[in-house]
Amino acid sequence: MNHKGHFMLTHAITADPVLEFAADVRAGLTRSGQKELLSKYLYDDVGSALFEVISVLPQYGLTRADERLLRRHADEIAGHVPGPVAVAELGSGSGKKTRWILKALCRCQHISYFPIEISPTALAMCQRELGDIESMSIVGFEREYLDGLREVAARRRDGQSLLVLFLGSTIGNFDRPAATGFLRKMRRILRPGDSLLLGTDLEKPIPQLLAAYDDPLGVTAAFNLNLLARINRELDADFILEQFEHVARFNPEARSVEMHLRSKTNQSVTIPRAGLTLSFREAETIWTESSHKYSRSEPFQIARDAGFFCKAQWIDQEWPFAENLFVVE
Ligand code: AVJ
Repeated sequence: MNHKGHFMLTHAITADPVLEFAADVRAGLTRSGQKELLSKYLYDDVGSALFEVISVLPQYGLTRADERLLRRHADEIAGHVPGPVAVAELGSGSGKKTRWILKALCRCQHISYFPIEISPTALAMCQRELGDIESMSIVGFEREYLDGLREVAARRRDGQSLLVLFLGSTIGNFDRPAATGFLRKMRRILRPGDSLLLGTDLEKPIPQLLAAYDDPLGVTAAFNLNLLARINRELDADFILEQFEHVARFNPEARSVEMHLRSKTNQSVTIPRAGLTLSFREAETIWTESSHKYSRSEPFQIARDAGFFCKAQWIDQEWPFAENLFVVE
């Protein structure tokens, strides 16, 4: 039954994704003070494709560091996770860097791999990319992270442990308290013997960070501006993209790189499907994403705060980045 080419996909169950998008856009753009959009909305088909390009830019070393660590240490990581195991990956993206760890786990057992993704296109890419791995079955879940994880946990067999992959420093999109809160919720879904492999981008010189989030080709700018284009496409809005510019700045208190979209002039915009007309002052920004950066020791503390134990850590020297293995004791 579980031969290569055996895929399944569990589709979204949300009432109406466009209504949800409209409500979130409305809430974020009408708040007093800093206007804000949720970073998860950067990843529609265009945004996901642009992120794939970002991940191969010379200035953005994060994805390559993640991939190097997973490739170099796959056997050792797999050695920490005795079978039988089911693997759940949160935000699998294209799934390219996951191959090494899955292959290492497959060497001694048959495994089930459950990518959990809100983007159906990314899920399809991931299944194409990894569908050739023998003795592995793939079942994709088009779900929010914790909803998907709950479903995967409910499907596990007796005696099967769960390995959760949360790679690429996606955790960095949460601010520090929210990251711990999220991991605590995850911990409640897990059981003793389960584990979490967490990728965290580490602190590095500010100019290097700013270059990574404001590349000279303008791919990151396009990635950011696509959020306005998406609002135009899906909510019939009339954002003039030329009237906004991409900004990356380092926030030293939060230790994060923030992406903003800055209005070049005083202007007003209508978003019919969100029932919204709003005005922007010149230089006013919409905050679209934060990428938090961590010290080497921080994951050990985060693990404890969330009810895990950080059992091992692997660090890339070329682009400081850490894979952290959290276990539930
Ligand atoms: C995929 C969330 C890890 O924060 O570095 C890349 C997204 N944003 N360039 C990151 C991103 C701008 C990326 N993550």
